[in-house]
Amino acid sequence: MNFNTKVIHGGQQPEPHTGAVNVPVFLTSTFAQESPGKLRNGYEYSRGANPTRQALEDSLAAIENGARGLAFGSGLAATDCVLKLLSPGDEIIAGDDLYGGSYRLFTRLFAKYNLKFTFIDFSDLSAVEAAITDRTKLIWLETPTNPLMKLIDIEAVVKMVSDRDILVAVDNTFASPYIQRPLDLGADIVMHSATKYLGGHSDVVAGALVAKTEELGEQLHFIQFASGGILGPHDSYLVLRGIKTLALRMQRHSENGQKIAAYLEEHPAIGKVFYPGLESHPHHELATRQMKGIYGGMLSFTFKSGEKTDSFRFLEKLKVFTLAESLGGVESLANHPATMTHASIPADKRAEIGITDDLVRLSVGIEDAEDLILDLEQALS
Ligand code: P1T
Repeated sequence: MNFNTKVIHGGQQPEPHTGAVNVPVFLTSTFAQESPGKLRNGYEYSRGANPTRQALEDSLAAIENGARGLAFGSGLAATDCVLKLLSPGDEIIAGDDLYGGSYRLFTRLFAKYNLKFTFIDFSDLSAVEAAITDRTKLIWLETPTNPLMKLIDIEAVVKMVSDRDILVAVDNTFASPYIQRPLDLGADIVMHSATKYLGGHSDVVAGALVAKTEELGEQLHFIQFASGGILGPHDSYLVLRGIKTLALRMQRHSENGQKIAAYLEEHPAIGKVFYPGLESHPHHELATRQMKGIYGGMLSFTFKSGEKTDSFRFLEKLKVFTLAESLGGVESLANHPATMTHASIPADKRAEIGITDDLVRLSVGIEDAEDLILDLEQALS
């Protein structure tokens, strides 16, 4: 099955009892048993499995080309599940440019349980290799990264650790499986904040994991079941509905992203524009290979002045773009990473990795690009 068919039909068969074309929202916590321990259709209690969530999990596995999908109450709950595969003393190498909440989960929660995190710029793979020790058990990366839009070569990372017992997990939130499929490139686990492009309408907070193998999927399901960070049936339905239009939306997000990046690059008030679809982007060639020739709707930029006050004045003036955290919905959003999404990263660390105080991040929606550019124009002037 090809991708456009999978988003409609993957895991989404008509309901066997009534033939309902849409997967019903099974609002039930528990399932009647025929005799103690004898289940009717494999369902026992909704923390373990629920038919609406199951349909979403099957859809996730189908669109990421994995063996098993799992749906969680948020992206961070999905990340939390991956980290629980590890034991005290294990080491994790993570990209240095990450969503602030992932950084907070790693450094303020899991570090307490004696997991050791090293944050590295994956543009230099020799530095990553030098950081690997016998205790390294997990590589965690985002590509493109949030918010600096750096690209990481997934295939090269997988190759680097192929003869060691190290899992490679890729947060695929920014690209979505329409644009990039990490499991096809050899990664072991894909993670999503399904709040973003998968849901696509800014109406649900959700997370997803897809495991490459049944065995790993089973281990992750055990943790999901034992820890309980599941997605409820109604929210599962919303994400399933979002996935059906993922391919169409990603095409428009990418067209608009490309146009806006080109516009900003020419604007005299703008400093740097970070968008992998621009030829000026240092990882443009890798992006073209890894992201299948379209580059999504996320971009960030700085002001030539370098002034935080300029970014604030600009953000306050926007009318079509909404100033808000999050991304990946049909509507365009603007964000100031240093005070909003990445405030949980200490200021000195932010400065080190390049999240400057004048940096603005845009999540370009699917409106008419002309209206979006007019909005940017009036706010910049
Ligand atoms: O918000 P939640 O669904 O828990 O997902 C966390 C998360 C994980 N990974 C990436 C790359 C993310 O961008 C996020 C959430 N990000 C935002 C809310 C944001 O505005 O960047």
